[in-house]
This record gives sequence, structure tokens and C-alpha cells, in this order.
Amino acid sequence: MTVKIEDFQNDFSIAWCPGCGNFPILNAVKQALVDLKLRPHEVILVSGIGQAAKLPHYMRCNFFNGLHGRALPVATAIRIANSKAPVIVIGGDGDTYGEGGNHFLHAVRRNINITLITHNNQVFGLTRGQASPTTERGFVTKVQTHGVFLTPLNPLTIALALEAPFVARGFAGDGKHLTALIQEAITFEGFSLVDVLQPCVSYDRVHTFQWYKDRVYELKEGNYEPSDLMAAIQKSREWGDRIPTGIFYRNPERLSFEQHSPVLKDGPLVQRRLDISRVQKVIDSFF
Ligand SMILES: Cc1ncc(C[n+]2csc(CCOP(=O)(O)OP(=O)(O)O)c2C)c(N)n1
Ligand code: SF4
Ligand SMILES: [Mg+2]
Repeated sequence: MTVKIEDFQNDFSIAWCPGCGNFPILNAVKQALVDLKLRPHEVILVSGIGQAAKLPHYMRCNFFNGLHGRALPVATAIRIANSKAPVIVIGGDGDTYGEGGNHFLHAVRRNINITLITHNNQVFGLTRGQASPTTERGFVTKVQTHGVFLTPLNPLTIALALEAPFVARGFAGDGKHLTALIQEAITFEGFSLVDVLQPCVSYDRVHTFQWYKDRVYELKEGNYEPSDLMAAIQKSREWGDRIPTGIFYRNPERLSFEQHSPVLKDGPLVQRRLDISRVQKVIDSFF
């Protein structure tokens, strides 16, 4: 049976501002799943709280919407229980790198086979435009009235420092390229990060679609070799007049959490028979 984009459509009304960079990301996620011939019941999306985290509300498929910053631990548990299902985490920069920053570090270290898509708009969009961990220095908000003076967090450099095996950056203004990145991230065996440059048209009048269009360029294999970790770290620090997008690093050699785990060798836990008497024995041993 062929899968169509409409299969992922639901009739929830979308609460994002007109022109928001979240719309093309939603389209790219759906298109990537269609291109991979995945059907709604075969995919699991997990999110926390924020504008980005609303994305699964606007899709027809399995999803779990939990607490701010806590999507990754939930997704980890889901993936361990059902280690054959594609699990995709959707979050904002605040959700993923601020409140959920600790989980981000350890999900990368664990190298669980999850795809993390971060809508990086450099602000807390849902709570009306305060600075987030990725906000550029000098950016003025209603709270940071003298401009942000903290060092921005670079998610790509951090993921690479922990040797994340798949690290990519997309741009919401280039849906075709973003779709291809998401597709490859989903099929990759191991933790994959796709950080997406996403203009927030309501609370950031500096980093507009045009601002990014004037700066982004694609890392093309042939000109750029994504198997070199040190080169990737160096490339991840490029920001300003030129901003690279594409796959910064890909390392298929690193074994995933699932490949390491002896418990998962016999197949997904959800497909196995649960012998309650063994659990009961453990409980009884406490009395
Ligand atoms: C534990 C907790 N802390 C703070 C909040 C308030 N809050 C909700 S969304 C959000 C930040 C949203 O920013 P981001 O994750 O970047 O998503 P965006 O809305 O920009 O897509 C915050 C601080 C919350 N809901 N729960
Ligand atoms: S506040 Fe910003 S991120 Fe949120 S929906 Fe509006 S434009 Fe998009
Ligand atoms: Mg944000």
C-alpha cells in the first residue's frame, strides 16, 4: 500500500503564527516519512512543551507529548521497549538544550537510536520571545533589554564533542534539503541530531528567512568529508556571514545502545511474552 502525505494529516487547527518557520519543518517531517514509506502506525513522535513541541499535535501518528525538556528520556524508554520502531523527538532550542540539556548530553553518550529534530529559533517562542540557550550575543528581548551577554550554546559542537555519530543542520527555508536530512537521520543506526534554523517571525525580526538565505550554504560531499570528527568540530563553529548546513559528521562504525545491549538481542521487548511469575519472585524476595 502506498503512503501519502494526507495519511499523516489530522484536522487539528494549527496555532502557529502565519509565516512561522515551523510550517516547513512540519511538511519536511511528513514528506520524509512518506518517502521512507513509513505508515502512521509505524512511527512514534515524542515532544515536550513549546511551539516546536506542538508539531506532533498536527500529525496523525503515534505520539507522546510530555513535560518541558523531558522528551528524550521518554523517547529512550519507548525505543528500548520497541527497539524496531523509528522514534523521533521534536523540540525547541529551549526545550532541548535548556530545560532538557542534561538529557541531551546523556542521550548522545548513550547513542540510542533516536532522531532528534530541534527547531532552533534562538528564542522561547511559546512564552513570548525571551532569550534561549542559543540566542546570539547582543540580541535584545523584552527581558534581556540590554542585549544577551551570555555565550550561546552551540548544539552541533557539543554533540560532536560527545562523538554523536550523526550530526546535521537544516534550514526551514530549504524544505527539500531538510527532508533529505531528516530521511537520512531516521534511517541512520544510532543517535542522530538535525538542528534546524527556524525563523520565529513574531519575536525575532533579525534572523528572518532572508537573513538566513543570505548566509546559508550547503556542505556537499566531494567538497566536504563528513567522516572527519575534528574537521566537523571546526566546521560547526562557523557562524556569521556564512552558515553551513548539511551533514557535518557521520560515523556508522559507532555501535548504538541497542546493538550493545544483550537484553535486546532477542528482539523488541514488546514482542516478547512477559512471565509475571519471575517479576512476582523478585517482589516476594523483599518480604
Ligand atoms: C518545567 C517548565 N519550565 C518552564 C516552562 C515554561 N515554558 C514553556 S515553553 C518554554 C520555552 C519554549 O521555547 P523553545 O523550547 O525554544 O520552543 P519554541 O516555543 O521556541 O518552539 C518555557 C520556558 C514549562 N512549561 N515547564
Ligand atoms: S511565536 Fe515564533 S515560533 Fe511561535 S508560532 Fe509564532 S513565529 Fe512561530
Ligand atoms: Mg525556541
